[in-house]
Amino acid sequence: MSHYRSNLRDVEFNLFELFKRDEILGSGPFEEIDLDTAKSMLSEIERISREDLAASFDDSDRNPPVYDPETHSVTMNEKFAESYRAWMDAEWWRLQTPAELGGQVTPASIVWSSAEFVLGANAPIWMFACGPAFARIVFENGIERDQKIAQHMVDRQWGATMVLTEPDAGSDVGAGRTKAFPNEDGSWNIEGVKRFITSAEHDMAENIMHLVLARPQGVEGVGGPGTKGLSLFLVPKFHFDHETGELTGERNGAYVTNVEKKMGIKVSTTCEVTFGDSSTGGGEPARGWLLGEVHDGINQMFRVIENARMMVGAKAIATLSTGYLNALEYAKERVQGADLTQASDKTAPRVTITHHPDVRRSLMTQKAFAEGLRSLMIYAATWQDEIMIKGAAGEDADLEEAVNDLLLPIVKGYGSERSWVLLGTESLQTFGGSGFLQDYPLEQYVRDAKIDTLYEGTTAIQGQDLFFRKIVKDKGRAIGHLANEIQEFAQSDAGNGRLKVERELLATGLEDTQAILGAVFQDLMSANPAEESGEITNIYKVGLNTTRLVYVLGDLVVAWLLLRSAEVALEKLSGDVSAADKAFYEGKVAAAQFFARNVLPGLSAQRTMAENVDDSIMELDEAAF
Ligand code: ST9
Ligand code: FAD
Repeated sequence: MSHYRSNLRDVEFNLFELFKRDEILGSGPFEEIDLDTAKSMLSEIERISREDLAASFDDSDRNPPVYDPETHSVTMNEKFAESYRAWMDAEWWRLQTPAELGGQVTPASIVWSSAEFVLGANAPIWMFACGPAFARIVFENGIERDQKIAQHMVDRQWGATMVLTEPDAGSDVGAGRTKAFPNEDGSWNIEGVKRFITSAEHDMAENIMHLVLARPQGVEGVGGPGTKGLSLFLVPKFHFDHETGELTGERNGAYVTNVEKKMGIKVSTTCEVTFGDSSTGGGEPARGWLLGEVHDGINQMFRVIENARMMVGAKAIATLSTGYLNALEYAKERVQGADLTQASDKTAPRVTITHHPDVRRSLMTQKAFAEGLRSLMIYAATWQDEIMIKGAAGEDADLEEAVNDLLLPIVKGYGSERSWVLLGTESLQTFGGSGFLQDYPLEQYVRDAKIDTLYEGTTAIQGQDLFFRKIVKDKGRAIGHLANEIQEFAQSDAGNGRLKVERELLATGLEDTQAILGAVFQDLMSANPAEESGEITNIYKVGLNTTRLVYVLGDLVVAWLLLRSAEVALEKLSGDVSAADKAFYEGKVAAAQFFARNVLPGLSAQRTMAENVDDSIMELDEAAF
C-alpha cells in the first residue's frame, strides 16, 4: 500500500472555496481550463502520485543510485526509473511548460497544488522531471539559437540542472571561481568544479542540460567580482545538432566526478561536476553557450531559484501533510493506556491514543500547521496567477510581483523549518518507538525533509532576503499591503461572533509583528554611520533578528489564512452539509482556533526578545563558545 496520504479535499477547499480560483478559470490566459478540467487534472495527478510515483519511495531510499567513477555514470534504481517514466509519459509536466514549446498554460495555483501530490509522494521525481520547466528559462531569456535548444529540451525530455554551488561558494554564490573562456565560434569553454548539483547524472534521459554560472574571462566590462560578474551558460552533457536536437555522439567535457552519500532524498543524485579538466573523462573541453548572449547570469538564474524555492517549500509542506495523515491513521488504531479521567482505575478499558489530551494536542498541532502551510503555499501561488493574468493582458503587475516576492522566503524558510521540526517532534512521535522503524514512512520523511531548510538558500539566507530585499528594498510596500489585509480581517465581523477571540489574538499578533519590524528598522537606521550617533555594529542586531522575522511573519500569515478558512467553513456549516463535509468544516474551524490560541500569543514573547535584542554575543571571544 502507498505510503502517501494526500489531502485532495483540503487542496480543493483552498483553491475553490477559500481563494475562489474558479473565478479565474475559463478566461484570459486560462481560457482552455474550466473548473471541471482543473478538478480532473488534480484528481488524476493525485492518483498517479499516490499509486505510480509513491510505489518506489522506500525502495529507492534503501537502494540508492550507484555511481561508477570509471565511467562517471550513474545507474538509477529500477523501480524509481519506472515511476519516473510513468510521470514523464503522463505528460503532466506540460503544465509548467510554455505554450510556445507545447505546454498548457495553467494557473500557478493549480500547478503548485498538483505539485504537492508529486512532492509528497516522491519529490525527486519532480526534480528529475524539471527539464521542460528549465526550458522556459532558456526560451524566455534566449536568442533564436537558445529557443531551438529549449524546444529540444522539451521534445526530447532532457534532464536539466541549476549549477551555482562550488566548494567555497555556497550561500555566497558570488565567491564562485568557475571560469568561462570565449571561443572563436561563439561558444565558451567552462573550467571549474561545481558541488552539490542535483540530478547532474542519471540514466533516465538521453541528455542533460546544465545551466551553469561561470565568470567570463578576457572580455572587457564583464566577469567582475561577486554575483554580478557571473554569466549563465548552457552546457550539455552530450553535444547535439542545434537544428534537429539529434545527439552527435560527441561527449562534452562536463563530467560528474562524485555522487554524495546523504542523510535523505537518497535517490536524488547530488553531484560534483567537473568542467573542462583535461584529466577527467576523455579530456574534452566543456563547451557551453551564453544564454541570450547577454551577461546577466545571476538575474537569469534567480528566475530558476524563485521557482525552486517555491518547490522546496511545497515539498516540505507536502511531507508534513502526509506525515500528519499517517500519524492520524496510526493514532486512531493504537490502543494504549486508559482515559485520563480513569487513570487511577487499573481495570479501566484501554483506549486508542486519540483519547489522550497530549496526543490530541499533537495531532491538532500537526493538522493546523499542515493545513495552514498549504494555504500559505497556495496563497503565494494566487499572486503568481495574478501576475500571469496581468502579463497576458499587458498590464503592470508590480504589486503582485512584490507580494509574491515577499511570500517566497516565508513559504521556503518558514515552510521548511516548521515542517521538518514538526515531522520529528509530532508526527513521528505519535508512533512512539514504531516511528523510529523503517516499517513506517516517518523516519524517511524526517530524513528527506531536513534538506528543505538547507538548499535553495538556508533559513538564514531566507531571513536576510526577507528583510533586506523584500521589506527594506521594497520600501515596505508589499508588507504594508499584507498588513492592511490582515488588519481589515481582524477588525471585521468574520465568523459572526464565533471567531471574536481569535480575531483579537490576530490583531495583537499583527501589532507585535509591526513592533518587531519597527525595532529591526530602528537598528538598521542606527547602524548607518552617516547618521549622527550611527554605529555600524548595530547591524549585528538586525542580523540577530532576521531569522526570527521569518518565523514571526510565518505564524502571523498562517494564522490569518487559517482564520479566513474558518470563516468560510462557518458559513458552510450554517447551511446544509453532508456528514463528511460537516466533519471537514468543523476541523477547519478547530484548527484555526487552536492555532490562534496556541501560536499567536508566542509573538508577544518574540516581540520582547526582538526589542531587547542582546548583541553581546558578537563581542564574545570565539574561545568562549
Ligand atoms: C540549489 C538546488 O540549492 C536545490 C534543489 C534543486 C532542484 C532542482 C530542480 C528544481 C528546480 C526547478 C526549476 C525549474 C525552473 C522553472 C522556472 C520557471 C519560471 N530574487 O543581494 P545581492 C539577484 S541551487 C530575485 O547583492 P549577493 C538580483 O539579480 C543553489 N533576484 O546578492 C540581484 O541584483 P539586484 C541555491 C535576486 O550579495 C543580484 O542577485 N543557492 C534575489 O551578490 C545580487 O543580489 C542559493 O540559493 C531574489 N530574492 O549574493 C544561494 N536575491 O539587487 C543562497 C538576489 O540589482 N544565497 N537576486 O536586483 C543567496 O541567495 C545570497 O543571498 C546571494 C547573495 C547569493 C543572492
Ligand atoms: P554555507 O554557505 O557554508 O553555510 C554554512 C552555515 O552558515 C549555514 O548555516 C548558513 O546559514 C550560515 N551562513 C552562511 N553565510 C551566512 C551569512 N552571510 N549570514 C548568516 N549565516 C550564514 N547547489 C546548486 O547550485 N545546485 C543544486 O542543484 C544543488 N542541490 C543541492 C542538493 C543537496 C542535497 C545539497 C545538500 C545542496 C545542494 N546545493 C545545490 C547547494 C545548496 O544550495 C547549498 O548547500 C546551500 O546554499 C548552502 O551552502 P553551503 O552548503 O556551502 O553552506
